Amino acid sequence: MPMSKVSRVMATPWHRHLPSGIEPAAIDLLAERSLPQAWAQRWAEAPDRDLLFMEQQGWLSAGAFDRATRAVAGRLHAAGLRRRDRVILSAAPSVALVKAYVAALRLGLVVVPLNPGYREREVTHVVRDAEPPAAIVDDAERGAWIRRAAGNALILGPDVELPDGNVADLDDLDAGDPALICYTSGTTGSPKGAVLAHGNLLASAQAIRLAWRWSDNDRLVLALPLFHVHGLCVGLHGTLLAGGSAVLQPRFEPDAVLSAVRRQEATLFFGVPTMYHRLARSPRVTELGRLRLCVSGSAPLAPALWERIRRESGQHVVERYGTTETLMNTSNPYDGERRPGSVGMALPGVQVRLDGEVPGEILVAGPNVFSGYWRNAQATADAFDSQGWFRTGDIGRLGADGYLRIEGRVQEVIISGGFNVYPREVEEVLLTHPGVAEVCVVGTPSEEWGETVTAFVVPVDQSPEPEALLAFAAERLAAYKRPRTVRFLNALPRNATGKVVRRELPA
Ligand code: MLC
Ligand code: AMP
Repeated sequence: MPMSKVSRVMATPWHRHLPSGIEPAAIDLLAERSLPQAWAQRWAEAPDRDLLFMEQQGWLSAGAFDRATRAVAGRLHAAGLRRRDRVILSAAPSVALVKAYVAALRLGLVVVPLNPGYREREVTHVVRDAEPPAAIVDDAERGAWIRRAAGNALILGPDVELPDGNVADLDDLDAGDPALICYTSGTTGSPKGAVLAHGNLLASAQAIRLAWRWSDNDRLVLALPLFHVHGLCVGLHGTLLAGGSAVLQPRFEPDAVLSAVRRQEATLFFGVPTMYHRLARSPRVTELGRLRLCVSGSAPLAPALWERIRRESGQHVVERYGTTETLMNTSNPYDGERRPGSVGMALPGVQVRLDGEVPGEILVAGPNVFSGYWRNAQATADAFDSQGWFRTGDIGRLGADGYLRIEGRVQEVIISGGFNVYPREVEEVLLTHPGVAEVCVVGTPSEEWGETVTAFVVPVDQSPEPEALLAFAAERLAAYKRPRTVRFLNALPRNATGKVVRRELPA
């Protein structure tokens, strides 16, 4: 049988992630029913354990966190919020935000994380689609935008300052109950809400806990945003499930990360490749060697960067691969070869295969995979193949040894610093500028960001000032989506059917 046929049907062997002596048949990723139930169990077992640290506030114990989240859940309940009600969460990382998030999940609310860097146009789209009765935000202007889009929404600060209340059935959740709606863009340019159930969150957190040997002795430096699955479903959920602890940082800053590693005796760091690029440039890069484990994801980690970190700190970064809709799919093994340029093999419970020829589209199945987009049957139908496997939109190559390599995308997407930018959305915004006749947005390779956003613009007559065009974009797009470079052309290169031929754009 030719190699391509074998790869196409092969599901990758995830048992290779398990510690020796543990059989796949003995693993039930959903045994604990839901994360809130599992977390509450950990807090009850060791209430005095350190759980969450933030500069200025010091350590919060597991027992105190349990009580605080119970109190916040009581207040949200007293304010009239009930199971399955959506609540927007949009704030910089803080202990208050984490408490509000966990309280909402314990109560059975469905959390809609929203990037606090979004402009009104982006906020309005999400709010109109999700129709949340409440929002927790750390900025009055954003609160006003939400109220404008959802007339009677209750707008709260991260401290959830409301009258106290009691709630009897906390943590009473089943695998199928919705937990999160994460908005993720698509080729249509307008984001759609991926509904993740409690079972998806639990299965994925258990898989990485097992694969990365995450224990209650571990301490994570968590400097990722808490409005994407990387920071939330990998960093925070994993910490709470393992019974470990986390040092929360308000934003990523290499010195602050390395100081936290030293002062708080951290054992884990997770980041996107741009973070590793900045850490590698720090004169303190050797200090990464103190950590038990460093994991990279959300965008490709250049093998040269992987090698540089290994050389200078001794750290063999584990690269893993995920998507919003499936949470974590694959990882390099904890024990075994950590191969630069590869995203490793399927995580416990996850099945990965390729569709069609090799390289082909990466398909994923398993208890980690979401069941659909919020109120969008068409997008949901398009997201799965005829056998119910999720189409990731990533193109990959699967080796006979189970290691997966990502080689491209089915559709245009730019990944800048770990954030996905859909060219279509940026194009649609720029096209509303009166001086723009045509536009094509592409990714330009960048060592630091992976890719940056470049716009090729055909003006109506005279070219608008690039600064004016960028200011126009800044009103309507979050900073990471804005073009870094604008280039003017007389015409876009098009093929016979009128489609823009991106590879023929000037370099
Ligand atoms: C910030 N800027 C960016 C940017 N982040 N521009 C392009 N791409 C980005 N990712 C803007 C800033 O707003 C600022 O604009 C300018 O760039 C310089 O900012 P900075 O101070 O250097 O950036 P910083 O705030 O330090 O942010 C860099 C970063 C951040 C790498 C820390 O981008 C980040 O936290 N990325 C993580 C993204 C993430 O969590 N992704 C997970 C998705 S989940 P101006 O105009 O003010 O100068 C997923 C699934 C999976 O993908 O597998 O995990
Ligand atoms: P999002 O839709 O924001 O969740 O982003 C998911 C996308 O990030 C995936 O479809 C991949 O394209 C990309 N991605 C995540 N991890 C990696 C990785 N380790 N290497 C390459 N791409 C990655």
